Amino acid sequence: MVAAPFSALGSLSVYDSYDETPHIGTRFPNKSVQLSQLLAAPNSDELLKDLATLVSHRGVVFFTEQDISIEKQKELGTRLGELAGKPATSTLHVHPISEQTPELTADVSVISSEGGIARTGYSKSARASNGWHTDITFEPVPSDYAILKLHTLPAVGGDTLWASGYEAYDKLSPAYQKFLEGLTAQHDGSGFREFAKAENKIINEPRGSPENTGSHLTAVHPVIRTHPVTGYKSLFVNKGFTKRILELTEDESDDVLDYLFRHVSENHDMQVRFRWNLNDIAIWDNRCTFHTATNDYQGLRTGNRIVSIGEKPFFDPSSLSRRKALGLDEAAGLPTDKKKPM
Ligand SMILES: O=C(O)CCC(=O)C(=O)O
Ligand SMILES: [Fe+2]
Repeated sequence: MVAAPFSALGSLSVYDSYDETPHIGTRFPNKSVQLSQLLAAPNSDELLKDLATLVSHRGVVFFTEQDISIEKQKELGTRLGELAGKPATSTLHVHPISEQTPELTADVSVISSEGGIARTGYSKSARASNGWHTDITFEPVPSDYAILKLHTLPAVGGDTLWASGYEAYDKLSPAYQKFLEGLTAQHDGSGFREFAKAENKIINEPRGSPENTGSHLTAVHPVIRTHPVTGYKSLFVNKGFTKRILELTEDESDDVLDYLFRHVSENHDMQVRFRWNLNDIAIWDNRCTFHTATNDYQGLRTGNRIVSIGEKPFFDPSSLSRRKALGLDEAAGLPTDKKKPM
């Protein structure tokens, strides 16, 4: 007997959706599915809890042409994390260099082709793959979910890519997995620190948790973390912010990190690429994914992002990897009972 494939949709299974790739990304293609309506539904707690679970399993979930206001986007970010069980002290992140404007509060980041947090340190001549990161891992209590809505787009270009931290772990050999488990790494938001210094700006604090304070913007996290919602192991080092594996010599750390960053950027079988329509929304889980924008376009590209704060990352040695938990074949990404004889 062939087991039914695992589905994390729960109460959201009444809406049309499809997986973008086997390992990451699910899309709700119909604009009749509006996040504003899920928020207002009588069973909104059930729907939003299931949405949080879905995002945690699939890494990133896409919604088409959304009418949601920035206030409701903030409410959604807050409720997803709360329903998924984050600590009561965790709220929306205030970015260290985001500015409060008359229209937007400090817990909203403007993602703009013209500057700001999405463009600090951006160099046109650099490799596109240099942009891979996970949001704000320099915080002692980093993010659970992030929600981005783009309201101004170029005619073509500006796609965003996400990669799965679960699959990044699962694709490593058992020996390499074991080597990484239990190691810890230093994360550093030096780009933002330097930007603030050069522009004579004050670093905002506290930033969504009583533990996210100060202007050092550094934190130590496990290299492999256990996801608190799914229980799966995920690779948790990223090119944007991870500087050093503390238990290794500097040279060893540089080589291992370089290998792991390339592991994420060069394995397109653990990635999904999203081409935006106006007012589409992406919701991703910063505990188990990496992402990067594509700077290949002309003209304006702008939107609003909220990042919510989750919990302190931890590693539970008894947790399972995603492939083990789902019974996926180690080599071919197929359920074991579907494996064809060679
Ligand atoms: O502009 C994008 O596509 C993504 C920017 C980004 O890294 C973010 O919103 O966290
Ligand atoms: Fe980001």
